Amino acid sequence: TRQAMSIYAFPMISVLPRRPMIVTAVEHRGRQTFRRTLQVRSCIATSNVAPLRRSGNYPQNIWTDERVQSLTSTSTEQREEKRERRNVLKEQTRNLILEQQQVAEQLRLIDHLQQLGVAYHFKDEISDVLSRLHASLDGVSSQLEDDLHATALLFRLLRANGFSVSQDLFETFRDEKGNFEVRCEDQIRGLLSLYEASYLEKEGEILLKEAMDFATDKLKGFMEEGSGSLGLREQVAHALQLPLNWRMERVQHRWFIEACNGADDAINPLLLEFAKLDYNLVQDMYKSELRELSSWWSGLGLLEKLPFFRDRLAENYLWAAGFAYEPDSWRCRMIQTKIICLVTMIDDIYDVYGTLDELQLFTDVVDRWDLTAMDKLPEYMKLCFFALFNMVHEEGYRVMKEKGLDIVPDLKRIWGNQCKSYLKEAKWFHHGQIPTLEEYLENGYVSVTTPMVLLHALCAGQDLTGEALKSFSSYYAITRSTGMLFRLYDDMGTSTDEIERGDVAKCIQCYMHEKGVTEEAARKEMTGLMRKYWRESNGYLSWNSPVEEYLKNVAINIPRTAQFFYLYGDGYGMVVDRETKSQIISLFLEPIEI
Ligand code: 0FV
Ligand code: MN
Ligand code: MN
Ligand code: MN
Ligand code: MN
Repeated sequence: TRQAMSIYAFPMISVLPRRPMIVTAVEHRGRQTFRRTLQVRSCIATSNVAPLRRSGNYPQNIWTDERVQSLTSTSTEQREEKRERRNVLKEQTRNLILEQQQVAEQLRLIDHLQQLGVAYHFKDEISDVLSRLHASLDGVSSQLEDDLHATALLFRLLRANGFSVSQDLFETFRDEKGNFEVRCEDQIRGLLSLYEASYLEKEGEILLKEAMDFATDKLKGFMEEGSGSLGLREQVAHALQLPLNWRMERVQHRWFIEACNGADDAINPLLLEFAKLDYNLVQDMYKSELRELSSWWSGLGLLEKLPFFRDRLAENYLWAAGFAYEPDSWRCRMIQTKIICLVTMIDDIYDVYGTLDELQLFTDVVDRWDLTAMDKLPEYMKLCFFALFNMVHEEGYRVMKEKGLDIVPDLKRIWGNQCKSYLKEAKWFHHGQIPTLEEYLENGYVSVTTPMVLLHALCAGQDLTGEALKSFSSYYAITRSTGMLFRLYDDMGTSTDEIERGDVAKCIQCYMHEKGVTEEAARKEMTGLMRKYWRESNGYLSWNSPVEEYLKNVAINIPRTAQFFYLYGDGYGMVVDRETKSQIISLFLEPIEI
């Protein structure tokens, strides 16, 4: 039964209102009647008149295939030369890791390698060092005594790299009353480290919460005082803007390399040269992946037939690189970019372009995964389903060829669920219903594509096994909590435009409706909820196998990447020519000067 009276029953109009229409919806719940005023920009098709289609009013793509294909890479000879030099530096760096016996120095080195973006070369070495430290944690931490910087590094590196470690490690930095005391000579670095460590907090870790408040306060005080070197001030400002744990990895790598350029003390010059060379070599690899994907996308020719959807190849590749930056993860980036291209188109069909009847049909066809049912679909949906069908089967073929595993049943189930979650939102919208925040979010972490992204990541992983595929559902918890973050970041960045053009009530509106509060209050509440889901996600950061490590890293990179895209509004759909563009240039186009 419909809870709300249809608000779409107003007569057909020949042009869409430029401004949203104000209509009153009457809703009956039990014996109570609710009236609310809504803004609508949608109307439904009647009988045999062509349906009125809405438009997303999204800006055009700025990364045409022509432009992408014209990107130049390093010449083959030069690349060989650079590779050789890199390999020399790589061996020297490996020796640094192996030779370093001093715990504080080992930790600093690992932190530098990770932030410079070269840690992936030394996975085993780093994991050996951390395992050893973890095995004798008590001894190690008492050896560090009142070195706050090193202790906080120890905590952060262990936790971020999948080892279990308790917040009690920081007990020695509190007085009898439980207040933090800083005794080390390098105060600001210690505080900075404590600050970054505290953002790896799990639910219920009060000590870390207090550490966060304490360090934040002190660091803000330091900035206000105006003391310290330029380099240090820059680092503190960067940290206060966003903690490391929330940042998109590759963006941070470049920032860190550039920041090290200025600072003369902080880093071994050998490491810096290595990192720059490696960054540029990896960038060449990204460039050729991007070119290949752009050929795939333009070759599909979907955009010529369906010009009303967001066309975002380069941005989609940026999402993919956010999920997995390591060169080894190229297969993951390739498939992620493809699914994001298609799912964005499908999302625009559900949110903006399609009629409810069409959406029902499309959902059924995807759910049945039946190419012969395609003739039931309207013309514009046929190519879209066909492209999806082919992409899934191509990936399925590859995995069967390489691993003897059939992933198609899992992939089609996940696409069916994706479309069902879209349909649910479309129904809420077209029926003028506003779900509770809880109802909305339980559907929302799916509709924002988290389970789909993670299943495809798993299938593209090097360590995929039949076991791993079967155990995908055991990643439910981390999928849900990182997915909630993805949904919340997305809604915080996109809902203003979405509501303006007519879309399902997003988390903010659901909460406003449920609690009768202002948008400002709802946004504040959502920010708090995000903190909760970060704590929850941090709680799942432990792993026992390479495939778990890989998948969980992709999972935690989802909210980091979403954070990047939605920090200043809708950096994916609407504002593509600012931060998004400038990072596409830094990550994929412009080498670092050496
Ligand atoms: C953003 O679009 C978005 F995240 C989409 C379409 C999914 C793409 C998938 C990845 C980037 C992994 P929009 O804000 O329109 O999404 P909703 O779900 O809010 O309609
Ligand atoms: Mn949408
Ligand atoms: Mn949507
Ligand atoms: Mn959105
Ligand atoms: Mn990582």
